[in-house]
Amino acid sequence: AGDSVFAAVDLGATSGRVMTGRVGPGTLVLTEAHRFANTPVQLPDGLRWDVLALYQGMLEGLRAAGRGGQVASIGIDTWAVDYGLLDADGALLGAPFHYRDGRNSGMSERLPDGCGAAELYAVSGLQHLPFNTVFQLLAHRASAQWEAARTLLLMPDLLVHWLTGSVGAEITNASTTGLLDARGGCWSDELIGRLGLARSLFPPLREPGDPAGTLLAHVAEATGLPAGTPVTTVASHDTASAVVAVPATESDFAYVSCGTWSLAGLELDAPVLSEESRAANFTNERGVDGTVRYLRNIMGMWLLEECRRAWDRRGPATGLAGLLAAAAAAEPFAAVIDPDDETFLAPGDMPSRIDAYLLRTGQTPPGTPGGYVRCVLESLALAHRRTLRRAAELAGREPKRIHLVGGGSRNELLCQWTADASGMPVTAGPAEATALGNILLQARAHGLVGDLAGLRRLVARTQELRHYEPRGNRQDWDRAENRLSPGPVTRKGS
Ligand code: LFR
Repeated sequence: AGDSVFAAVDLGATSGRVMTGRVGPGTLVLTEAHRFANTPVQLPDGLRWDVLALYQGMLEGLRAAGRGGQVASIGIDTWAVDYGLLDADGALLGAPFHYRDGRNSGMSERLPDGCGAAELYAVSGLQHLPFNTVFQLLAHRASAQWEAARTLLLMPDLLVHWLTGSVGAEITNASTTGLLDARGGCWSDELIGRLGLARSLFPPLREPGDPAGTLLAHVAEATGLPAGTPVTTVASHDTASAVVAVPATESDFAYVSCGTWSLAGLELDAPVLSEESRAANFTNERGVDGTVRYLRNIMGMWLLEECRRAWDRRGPATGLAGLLAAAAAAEPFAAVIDPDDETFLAPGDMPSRIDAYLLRTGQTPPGTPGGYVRCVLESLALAHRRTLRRAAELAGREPKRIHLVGGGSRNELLCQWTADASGMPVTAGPAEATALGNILLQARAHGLVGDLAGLRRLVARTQELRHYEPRGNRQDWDRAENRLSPGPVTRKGS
């Protein structure tokens, strides 16, 4: 009683959810109000998000949240980089493209003079991913819609706009466009100009904690919430929200936000924009309170989810628990892949693509589901170790612990193998870090919680966490790593 209730809308690549969080002194209780599928749609001209279904799911979720108590505020986060274009009347021009759509491939090789990869990195500090907003825009520019476009809204900003009518660009997510100046924290007029994009497409920036308006009358009616209910700007990039809720109690930690993607890295005070950092493809995405999320995208649980979709198409549905038990019993280190191989990016038959990778690299395809799952999880554990080591070298840091947050933290094999491979203790959880981060920033805007360290202590005190100590023989992992990249493994301090 007396605690405030906040609603977090958290949309992931495969499902969306609305969670409520009850926050009070020493209390942080998360409840799921509604969960719905996020099913992309292949149209003749590309792979699109079903944004109307997402909007509808969000409204239903808010209605369910309202039944649980008075909602003090609403915050929205989603995956990054994707956007909708609005015309001069504010109407959405077509369903937003999915970042896994193939139309972007090759765009990065067609950059105008003065905007090569090195120039882009020097300004934005963004890792090269074929689907960065900037490359999507260069592809989109060839369409008839483009002529009519007046405003670009990233996914969470679009949904905020539909709830409140307000227009803005939340800064943590804006940092994934490739058009934000990493040092100055402002849109890079320079880059936008050199790429020949209209500066007026990009709305004013908002910081997490800023008010984003109140519900429009028809939204209030559809959700049953009072018309004055405020929407609060949160760290609208889901990964930024997840990093807020890392339950770290010491400062020298590394994190892996593990869901569809594994985002592995460090929290820094300033960007690392060196040529070495660019060559290693580390990103400097913006965190809250001026922090930098210095990390790399690793293909993540997508590999496993996409294997399961392929198996389910062929036969009876495969339960995750059974697959994990089979993986635990399968032969160790029988096959390793580089999860970041670009052939794994698009939707499609994942087991066949893993086979092709293994044959190409002189290895033997697993042949059983348990074997594939073992291959994927061991390969992800290795990628976690490789990425975190490199981040530490490039940033001159020595993390002592890995915090693994997000849905992947429920996967005990992945947590244990990440500890074993890296030789570092792993703290796993919370699984709903993104929704917690969303709620905590709303609570902070309402004066309920303190600085980032204080938010994290509250998460550590209230959420269920599991600890994994490194076990087994690290040389097994070194040998597996060497199969990926022939030549000696360089390990700091050995
Ligand atoms: C994770 C994530 C990553 C981003 C990818 C695509 O959900 O937001 O941070 O690189 O999705 O948007």
